[in-house]
Amino acid sequence: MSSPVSYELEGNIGVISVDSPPVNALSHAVRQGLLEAITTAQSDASEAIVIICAGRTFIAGADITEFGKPMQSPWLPELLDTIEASSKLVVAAIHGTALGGGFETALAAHYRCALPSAKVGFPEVKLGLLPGAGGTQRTPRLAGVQAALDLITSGAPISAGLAEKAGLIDKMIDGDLREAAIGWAGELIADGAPIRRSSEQVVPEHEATLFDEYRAGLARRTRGQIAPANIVSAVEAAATLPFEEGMAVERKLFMECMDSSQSAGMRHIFFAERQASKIDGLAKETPKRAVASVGIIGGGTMGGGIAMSFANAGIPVTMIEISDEALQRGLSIIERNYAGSVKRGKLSEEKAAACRALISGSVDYAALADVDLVVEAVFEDPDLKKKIFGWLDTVCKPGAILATNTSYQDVDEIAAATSRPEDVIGMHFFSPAHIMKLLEVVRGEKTADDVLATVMALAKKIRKVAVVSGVCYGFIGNRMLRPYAKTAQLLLLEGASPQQVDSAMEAWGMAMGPMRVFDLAGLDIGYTARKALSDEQKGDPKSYRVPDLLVEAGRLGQKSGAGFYAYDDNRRPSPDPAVDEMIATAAADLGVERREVSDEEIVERLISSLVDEGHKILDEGIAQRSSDIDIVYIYGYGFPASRGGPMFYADQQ
Ligand code: 3H9
Repeated sequence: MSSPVSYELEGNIGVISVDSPPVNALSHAVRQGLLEAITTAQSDASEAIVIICAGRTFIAGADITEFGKPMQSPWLPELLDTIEASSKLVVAAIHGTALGGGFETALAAHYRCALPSAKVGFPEVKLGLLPGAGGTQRTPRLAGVQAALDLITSGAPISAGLAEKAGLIDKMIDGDLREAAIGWAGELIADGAPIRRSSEQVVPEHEATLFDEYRAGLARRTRGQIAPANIVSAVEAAATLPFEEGMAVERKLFMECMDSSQSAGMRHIFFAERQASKIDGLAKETPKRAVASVGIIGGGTMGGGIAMSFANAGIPVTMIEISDEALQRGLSIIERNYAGSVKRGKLSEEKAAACRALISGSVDYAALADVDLVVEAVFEDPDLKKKIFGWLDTVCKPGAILATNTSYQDVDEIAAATSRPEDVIGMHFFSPAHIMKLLEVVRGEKTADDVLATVMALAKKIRKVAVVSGVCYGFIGNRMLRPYAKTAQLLLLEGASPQQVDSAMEAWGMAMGPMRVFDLAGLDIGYTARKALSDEQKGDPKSYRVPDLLVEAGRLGQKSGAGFYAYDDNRRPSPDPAVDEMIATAAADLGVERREVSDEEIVERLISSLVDEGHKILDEGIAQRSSDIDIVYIYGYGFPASRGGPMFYADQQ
């Protein structure tokens, strides 16, 4: 088999090229090829060496598919030591994304050049890991301790320009990277530039208290995660120990992360996220419809957030409301959201203005005559939704995709209100829609393949993680939430307090405990929905008696200042004895004997309720695969990524 790494002499420069699609990951074959090439270059006519990559990117990291298996020699740290030890000057030429082990390879070179469009960084923390091939030791030597900590603990890549300012890139290249890198290597030799090994640089001075302060700040943000804390220790080792000893510390801390269940969960999510975009039975070459403009029905919080998601990706949006007043209200919320993003430094003023300019409004459905996609985002009234789809059928051009953002309703019934059910699909966004990454794509019985393929591709364009769901009440996420919510109510009646349930779940890793979620969403929504149901449909009163009592006492959740908790003016919750009393009364009425409930029982019963429903969803074919369910819970419901999602967690148990 031919090697994915080739080596050739171009004049007096040895050029090592890595060509291992799709992202030039450092598989065993790539590591072996790099070792052979660098070894060859030591004894040939070359005077300097350039490492460059073919395809869309420089090396994007270690090969994650090899993790968890026995590592084959050469190990990456050894290979990079060999590159750094080269007796001939080594230049790394970066395009695309030099990430993780890829950026570590570049740092083992003696000089680095990059295209302005390139990005560099260490995403390892998002896999529950730390850079394990010298990244924690070489980065602080070149960029200083603070910059190294920021780059490695955030996991977010930075532009080549910023990396140049930080001292991690030496030269920016305009034009042809290969030609320019070879030219620059030649100039470095001609100028007698020294072989500059990162490991031999001295870590710049820093405040003695920096590490402890950093640890304290991180601990608050990354509750219980091993990798961020280990990163700080590894960088501290770089600042206090000789290079070889620092490398040994990095190795030990890396292996601790690699062997943790947290990293196993996060690595599962990495592949699950990519798997979710693949649809069983749908050919890769399924044609896609062009989506150059979008209409949104409804300018509320949801409609506004959806409009921003499209505008942020450069797609013009027409928002429809029932009156000028409602439209202006909707547009001004969008205005405020953009202003907030600018204030928080998330968006430049120019970018915000450009996005805002892409959103226009109308009170006339005729404004949707030419759009390629419509997303209906009005409140959950099935009759109203069907009426709207009837209107869309008469107004929209043939081939326009008609999507509903319903959270629960039957997409097939909505599709049946049109003469073109094959163009109808569910696009279930999560609030706030311009921020939350999850999109449930609901495939109706008659949804055309090209409509599904188009919406999945569009999701990627608007930076959402899309998961396909079949039609059922609540689809994947909200359907699983129902037994979860019921179990939470039973736990209260049996003896747990709202704050015990929340703190047990939050300590376990959920972003927010269930009671705080209910208070945030508003208890009146479920109450109103239950009023329309028969006693039989409502099920066991134990599962809703307490929220009914709360609503009847005017406690609708955060918005009314009280729900399962009392809230102060800053919406900070505190336990309320009146709620404890209501729970005790309800338990007595319903004949539930109260007892001490342990935190372990709370976690086990709540997670089991999700997993049991997840299995039903799989059995019924509503979800394609169990990892899709994990993605829904990680990106839509605050499930901790370090647990790998409910289904992965259950399998591990
Ligand atoms: C590391 O480096 C540890 C070291 O410090 C120490 C070691 C000792 N390995 O995302 P895409 C696959 S940890 C294997 O859709 P994009 C991916 O599964 C690593 N496979 O493309 C997908 O396969 P498929 C640190 C990988 O253009 C295909 O490539 N590095 C890897 O949207 C296309 O991926 C990272 O964490 C990999 N490293 O985005 C970087 N990367 O087609 C992870 C990708 O079968 N990668 N694949 O579904 C990324 O962030 C993105 O892939 C990237 C491209 C930005 C590069």
